Amino acid sequence: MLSKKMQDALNQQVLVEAESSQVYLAMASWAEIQPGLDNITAFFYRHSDEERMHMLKLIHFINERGGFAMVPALAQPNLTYPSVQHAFRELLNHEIKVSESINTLVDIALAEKDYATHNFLQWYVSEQIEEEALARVMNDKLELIGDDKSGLYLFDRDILAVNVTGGGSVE
Ligand code: OFO
Repeated sequence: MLSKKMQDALNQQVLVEAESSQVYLAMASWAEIQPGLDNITAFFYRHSDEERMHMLKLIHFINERGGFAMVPALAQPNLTYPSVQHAFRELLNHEIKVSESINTLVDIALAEKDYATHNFLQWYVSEQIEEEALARVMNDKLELIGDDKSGLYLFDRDILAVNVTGGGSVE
């Protein structure tokens, strides 16, 4: 059984994951109307789907542990970006914030002596390590590319090989 404090904190994370999904969905929609960013667009759409899976995983966990997962209202995310670089910079900053919020959850689970939730959260801890690492690599590459259009062409081509972590299933 979840404590009230743990339940509230997990519900807050439902919001964080839902917002992540919305932010990446907006990035995808913006990228889709830019010329030549087909694979970057697909990456953002897939990333948005992954974040929704993260949200669903939390919702199921909260409800299975005797709590009540509350579906949150969402603010409209940023809709446009001055460049691909800006979008990926925001993605990295966003992932860093998500990692912080997962760490806070882990702290609460330990303080509450909720070892089941602590165990459940380890999946998110690993996930954030991978997502942050991926976002950093992409930002480094985009920094090298700068305003070089042929570099951006190659970046878009190479992103095809990138798999957003987290899988597509909710256990
Ligand atoms: Fe949910 O993993 Fe990124 O934010």
